[in-house]
Amino acid sequence: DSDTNTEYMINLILFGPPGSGKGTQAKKLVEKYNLLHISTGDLFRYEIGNKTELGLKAQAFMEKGELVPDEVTIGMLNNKVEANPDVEGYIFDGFPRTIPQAESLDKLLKSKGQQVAALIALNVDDDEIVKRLLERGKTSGRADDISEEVIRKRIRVYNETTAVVYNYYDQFGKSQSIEGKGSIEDIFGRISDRIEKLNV
Ligand code: B4P
Repeated sequence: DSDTNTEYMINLILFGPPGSGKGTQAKKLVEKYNLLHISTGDLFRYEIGNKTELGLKAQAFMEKGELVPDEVTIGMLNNKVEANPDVEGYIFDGFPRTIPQAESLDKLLKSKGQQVAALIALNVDDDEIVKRLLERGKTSGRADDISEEVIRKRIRVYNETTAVVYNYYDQFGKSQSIEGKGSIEDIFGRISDRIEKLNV
């Protein structure tokens, strides 16, 4: 039952500005630690690809570099977690991006006798972000990677709305920050070190 599972579950939040490498690292971490990767960005892109009602709603915000409204995002995230109960833990990638999202995640996990083990933030400067995303935009087909203006807007939204989520988890001693520039393997090593030092 959920009580006996609690101590064995590692629920991680991969955090950082757009293009900081959350998705890249999450894919490597799930292989190593047998966790379920939940990326709200990927979930939205899937819905957009299938032209669902949810996708159409999200698309309008994403194209402009804005956040999709909390009620839409939280509902989708909750469904994904509820649909996958038998896992050793979750890696949340791109969620939570607002304080209400963080509070709702805590509530959801608590209802299962679980909690967030750590938030790991990847630090990357703005110029590097712009460089990476413009590069990805050449092949990704993502509307939000093509123009520097939209990328700068995403960085602004991150600084104004999302960055405080770091402080929110910091009050519980759960936030950790690592250098996000360097090779993908080196960064993966840094994150793995932090995970192995967690008391869960
Ligand atoms: P996301 O899909 O979360 O996208 P992201 O921030 O661009 O990506 P990430 O940090 O994962 O970067 P990646 O590894 O791909 O969000 C997109 C949009 O969806 C948001 O703007 C918003 O509109 C909406 N959304 C999503 N979640 C939401 C939420 N919770 N609430 C509201 N709205 C939400 O890496 C980027 C690039 O860098 C790649 O090309 C990669 O190859 C490269 N790279 C990675 N690591 C590198 C390294 N070490 N060195 C050099 N390049 C590297």
